[in-house]
Amino acid sequence: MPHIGKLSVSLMCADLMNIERDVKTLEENGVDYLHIDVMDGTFVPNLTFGPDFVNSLRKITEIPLDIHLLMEHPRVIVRSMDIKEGDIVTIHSECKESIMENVAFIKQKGAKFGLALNPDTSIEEVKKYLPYVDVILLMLIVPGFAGSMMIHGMMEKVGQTRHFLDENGYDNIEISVDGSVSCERAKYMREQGASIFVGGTAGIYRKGMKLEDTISVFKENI
Ligand code: S6P
Ligand code: MG
Repeated sequence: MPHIGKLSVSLMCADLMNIERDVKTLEENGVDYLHIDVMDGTFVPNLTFGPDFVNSLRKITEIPLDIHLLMEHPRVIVRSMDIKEGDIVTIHSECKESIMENVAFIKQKGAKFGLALNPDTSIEEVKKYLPYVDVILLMLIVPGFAGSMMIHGMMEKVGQTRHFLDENGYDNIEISVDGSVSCERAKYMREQGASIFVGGTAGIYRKGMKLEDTISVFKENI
């Protein structure tokens, strides 16, 4: 099943003191999703956005949200977010809670369920959850920060994951790639079967370049 290439821009990389202005620019330039990293300081050694931010964002934009919960215990936090149909809500396969309990809530809200895999986790390890998954998010970096280096072998993992999904009858599941996604890498991973691309400092918030320009170049590559 061919999936359309989509750009999800990571707000962690935005100008935080002018976030509304940035969101408007992203909207005007046809960005498909806003990628919101929600961290707990334990699963990853960092803190970013929380439910109040997500719920406020709702009031200023119609762009669907791509919520990435980098948390050991996402259950309570996900329930305090204003989740809408068309959003993607992703939890980590390595979290310390029942995946199925979180799936039920996310699906009940009409959102797509995403399952994230850290660089060391393989698609084979999460096979039992695939009937409920809409998106597999592959972390290409050690999660926690923007501007990190890609882990060796991660772009090949995209093709291997796509192959595994298709061979097992899950061609409906989309692959999202997150971390150090430049235009060139996005083009390659698009050919390998990824269809959702998280744009941060490598692809969208590039030094000396306008958002309008980086977005249009990026979109040409996916
Ligand atoms: C990292 C987080 C990501 C970053 C993104 C930034 O833990 O999940 O979504 O925001 O990786 O992109 P870049 O191009 O700076 O790595
Ligand atoms: Mg992320």
